[in-house]
Amino acid sequence: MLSLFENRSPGIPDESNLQLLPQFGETKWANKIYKQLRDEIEWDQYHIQIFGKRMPQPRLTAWYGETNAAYSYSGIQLIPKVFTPCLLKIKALVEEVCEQKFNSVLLNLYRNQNDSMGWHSDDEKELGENPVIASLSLGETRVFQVRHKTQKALKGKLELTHGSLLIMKGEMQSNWQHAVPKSRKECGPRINLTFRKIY
Ligand SMILES: O=C(O)CCC(=O)C(=O)O
Repeated sequence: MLSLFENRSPGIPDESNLQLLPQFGETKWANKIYKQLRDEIEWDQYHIQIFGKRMPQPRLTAWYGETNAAYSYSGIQLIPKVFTPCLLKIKALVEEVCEQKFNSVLLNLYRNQNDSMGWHSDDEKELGENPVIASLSLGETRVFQVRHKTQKALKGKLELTHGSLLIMKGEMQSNWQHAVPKSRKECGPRINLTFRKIY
């Protein structure tokens, strides 16, 4: 696999935990699947409790997978919709690169600069220990932040561009958190697919 962060800053997890393939998908391919997913995915907006208040999540989401791949996070229970042919094709390409099978995908649609994902780790027990999670980005470039859970000086950010694949593995979920903050700059939509294996 290609080596990825040529100028990896000291606060970024090393390659045993985080790898970026900036050119995983060619632009033409990425444009085509971006349009297809935007049009065919059934997007939902869930609500979560924040400090006792019910708030809409600042993005749209969708959960697709095999029938037994039920997943819950932040108090939301997700029942998978059946993989579309387009999702199955993308999954096969991602599996080849990751040398790992996935049975589900969480899709996020960031509609504009005001949509975001707060600090979290994907450490739910259904994902098993040290899960491999492969995250494909399509559409507008957004910043991906990382921070170590206990060593506060360890933090950094990356840009996730159209067609890039970010692979989180090893201790990425047990020792680190990640987030996609709101952007100060106006921007258009971004679709993100995180392929996961639910046990
Ligand atoms: O949009 C992204 O790149 C991050 C997605 C993410 O953190 C997640 O789905 O858990």
